[in-house]
Amino acid sequence: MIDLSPKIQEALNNQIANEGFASNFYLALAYWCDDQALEGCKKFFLRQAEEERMHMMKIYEYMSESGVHPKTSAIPQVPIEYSNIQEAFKKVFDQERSVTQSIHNLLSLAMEENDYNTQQFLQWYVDEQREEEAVIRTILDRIRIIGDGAQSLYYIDKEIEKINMTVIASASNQNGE
Ligand code: OFO
Repeated sequence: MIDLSPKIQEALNNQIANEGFASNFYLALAYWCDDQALEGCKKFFLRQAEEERMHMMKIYEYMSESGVHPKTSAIPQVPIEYSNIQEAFKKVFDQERSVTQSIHNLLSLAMEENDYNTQQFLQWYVDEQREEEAVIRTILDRIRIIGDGAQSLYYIDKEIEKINMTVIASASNQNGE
């Protein structure tokens, strides 16, 4: 059994809430896209919502394997309205940056506490955040290139659908499927 200090337990519980917030954030975005008839974007955000839930579950499992009962902390209300898809993706980038920061803070705490197991556990999240930020940066670049002409929403939606398929394919390769 692994010993998790009270500080680490509290920080992991907070991260469970952060990942839960991220999952709800993407779920709300998926249904905002549904209202806008952006089917490709909806699929992208639904997959992201599932991923974030999986990130949350991994922390539950880690705490439970360490003999600690994880808390199911309250998750604040997520935004449900956006002015346009460009603004939505900018908010997604800010959201991912804030999760990256919380993972880095957690890792710094695990280092201060000499908690080698938690440091190793968190490395997966560090890599995951780097990859997620890279995908969102690519999307923001494509949106900028497509511009805001008459057909732009159509092309943005198609582009996000393509990026979604690429993310799914690379995840299956990594899992050896
Ligand atoms: Fe949990 O991966 Fe981003 O937020």
